[in-house]
Amino acid sequence: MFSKPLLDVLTGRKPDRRPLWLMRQAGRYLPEYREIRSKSKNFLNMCLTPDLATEVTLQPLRRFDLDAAILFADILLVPLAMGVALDFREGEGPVLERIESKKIDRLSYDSQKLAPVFETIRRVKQDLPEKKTLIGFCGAPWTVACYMIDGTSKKNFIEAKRWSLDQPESLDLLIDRITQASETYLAAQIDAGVEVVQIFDSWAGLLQGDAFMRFVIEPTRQLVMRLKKRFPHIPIIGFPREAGDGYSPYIRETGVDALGLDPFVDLQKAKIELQPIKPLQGNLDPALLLRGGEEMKGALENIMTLMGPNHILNLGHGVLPQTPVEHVSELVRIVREFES
Ligand code: 1CP
Repeated sequence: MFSKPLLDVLTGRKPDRRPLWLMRQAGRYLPEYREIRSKSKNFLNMCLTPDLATEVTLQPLRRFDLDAAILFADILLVPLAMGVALDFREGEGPVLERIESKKIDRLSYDSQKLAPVFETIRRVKQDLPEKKTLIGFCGAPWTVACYMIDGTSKKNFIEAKRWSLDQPESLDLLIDRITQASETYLAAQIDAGVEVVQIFDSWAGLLQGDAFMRFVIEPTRQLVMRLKKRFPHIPIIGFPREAGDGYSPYIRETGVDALGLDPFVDLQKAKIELQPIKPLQGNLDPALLLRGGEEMKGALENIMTLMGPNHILNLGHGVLPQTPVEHVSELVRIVREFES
C-alpha cells in the first residue's frame, strides 16, 4: 500500500510530506483547460461528458506535483438533477430557474441524470497515480438553496436571506430535499471511487446566530451523519466560507473530519482554537497567488511554519482565472522546498 499524504492527514496518520491541492485547480487559468473549453458546446456539456471531464480533472496533476485531483463538476448539478433548469451563460455565471415555496414538493432528484459524473470518476481513478487522492464534492444544502431561491449570485442572495426570516419552514423543507439529494449524489460518487469528499458552503457567511445553526450547521450535520453511517472510512472536509465565529461550532457540531479555512480566518487563532479539534486546510489568499513573488512566498512560509506538517496546504478560495500558471508552479516549488 502506498501512503497518500492527503488521506494520511485526514485519518490522523503522519504524512510523508505536506498534502497540497488547490480549490479550482482545474480551470480557466490553464491554457489546456481553455483549449478544451473552447471546443466544447458549453460548460455543462463539459461537466457531463466523461472524456472531457476526465481530461480536465487530470490536467493540473500533469503540470504540478499536487497530492489530489478534484472531480471536475459543479455544485449546481444537484439542482439540475432535481429538475431545475440551469444555464451557464458566457461571462455571466450560472442562471437557474427560481424555486417557489409551493413547488418544493415537485422537486425530485434523479441520480441517472448525473451518470456521466460517476463514469468520469471511474475513468479518473483508472489513470490516477498511486499516491494521489481523488476528491469528490457537493455544495452544502444552504449554498445550493441560495442558488435555487435567487437563481443567480448577482443580488447577494437577498431572497434566500428573506426566506430564512419570513418563511423558515419553507427553507427547512427545501434544505431537507437538497440534503437528501446530496446524500444520494455523494454516495454514488463514493461508490464510483472518490476517496474524500468536500462540502462547499460558499455562502455560509450570509447567516449568523440561530439561522446559522438551523440552515448551515444542522443540515450539514445530517448529511455528514448519514454518509458516516454508510461510509465510515470516507473523510469529509467542510468549508463554511466566511463563517467567522461560526467556524468553531461548525467544527465541533457537524462531524466533519477537517475544516477548510477562508483567507479571513486568523491563523494564530485557528491554531489555538480549531487545530486541536480537527485537521485544517487553507487559507492562502488567492490574490497572493495571482500576485506571486515574495509576498506569496512569505505568506506560504508563514502558514507552513505556524500550522506544521499536518496542515493541508490550499487556498482560502478558488484559483482566480487571471492567475499566471508560473505562479502555481512557484507555489508548488516553495512548498516542496520548505520540506527538504
Ligand atoms: O470555464 C468556465 O468558465 C466555468 C467556470 C467554472 C468552473 C471551472 C464553473 C462555473 N464551475 C467550475 C468547476 C467547479 N465548481 C469545481 C471543479 C473542481 C475544481 O475546483 O477544480 C468546483 C469544486 C466547483 C464548485 C462551485 N461551483 C462552487 C463552490 C466553490 C466556490 O467557488 O465558492 C460554487 C459557488 C459554484 C457555482 C459556480 N459555478 C461556476 C461559477 C463561475 C460559479 C460561481 C458563480 C457565482 O459567483 O455564483
